[in-house]
Amino acid sequence: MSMKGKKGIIFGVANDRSIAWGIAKKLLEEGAEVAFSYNGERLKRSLDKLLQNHPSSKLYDCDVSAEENILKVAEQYKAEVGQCDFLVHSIGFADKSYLEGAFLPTPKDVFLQAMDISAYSLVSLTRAFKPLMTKGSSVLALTYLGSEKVVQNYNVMGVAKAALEAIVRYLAYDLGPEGIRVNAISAGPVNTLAARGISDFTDLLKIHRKIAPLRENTTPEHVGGAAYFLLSDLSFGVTSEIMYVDGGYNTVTVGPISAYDKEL
Ligand code: NAD
Ligand code: 0WE
Repeated sequence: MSMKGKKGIIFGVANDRSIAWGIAKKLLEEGAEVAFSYNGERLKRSLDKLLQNHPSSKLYDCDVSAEENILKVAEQYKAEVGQCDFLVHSIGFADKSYLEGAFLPTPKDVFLQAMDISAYSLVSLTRAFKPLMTKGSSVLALTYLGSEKVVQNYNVMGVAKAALEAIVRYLAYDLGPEGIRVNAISAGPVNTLAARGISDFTDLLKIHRKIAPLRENTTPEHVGGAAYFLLSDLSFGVTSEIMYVDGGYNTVTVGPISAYDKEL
């Protein structure tokens, strides 16, 4: 099925490795009209380069930590594009120095900022764009297994993702009667900008490859395929769902013994 005639906006493309770019490529390929939001001038240049073949795409500057920025983007989008058939939230942030070591030391300001940018922003964005949505519109967020199981070092982001997933369910309940769907994709680890500099990330990718039933790392293209399903009319019966796109990793508790340290 094609996305022709559908219009929407994607938050969170930073560069060509972004999960959101994997989603954007698929939607553009299927004929959707896609607008983008970026956080700061530096990322606008990155988007301009990626969208050379789509010069008519609308771009909006938006730091989601301020409500007024979100309201302004929704207003501009309403004037320039109009309807919103899909909205993608692919944004996460926490102070990097608390994404290593113990969770216990996390200060309140670090906790609240992670919650604000990574979870609450989905509420603000959905509220701001809801007047432009109609029956069949679809909202999608990106999450990670660290919300439900401990992943060493994920810490405050795990708590924020748990909130994000609960937000998906409450928004799906609120908007369901109007035929608007809200879902999330729980992606396996992907080597993106947001993963750069995370301690042991390379080992995390390696462990995933050894243990996941599909024996490969998740790619933005894998996520793009599932996102296309969730944003298109193919998924008209699906809402409030957290869909894993992780090669099956989340279903395994003891994987191949060869994957573990021989020193055990
Ligand atoms: P990325 O760095 O490409 O994308 C993160 C985006 O968040 C960037 O575009 C950045 O500009 C944006 N952002 C951060 N703070 C913001 C703010 N205040 N206002 C507006 N935008 C802001 O990395 P990614 O890995 O593609 O991350 C996208 C989403 O996928 C995130 O929600 C992340 O938690 C989730 N996710 C990532 C992985 C992974 O391993 N990379 C796995 C599962 C889920
Ligand atoms: O959600 C994410 C990325 C989260 C993230 C990453 C950064 C790095 C740069 C949030 N905030 C920041 N802040 C920065 O300054 N992922 C799912 C990827 C990820 O991050 C981890 C992981 C995985 C997987 C951190 C620790 C352990 C595992």
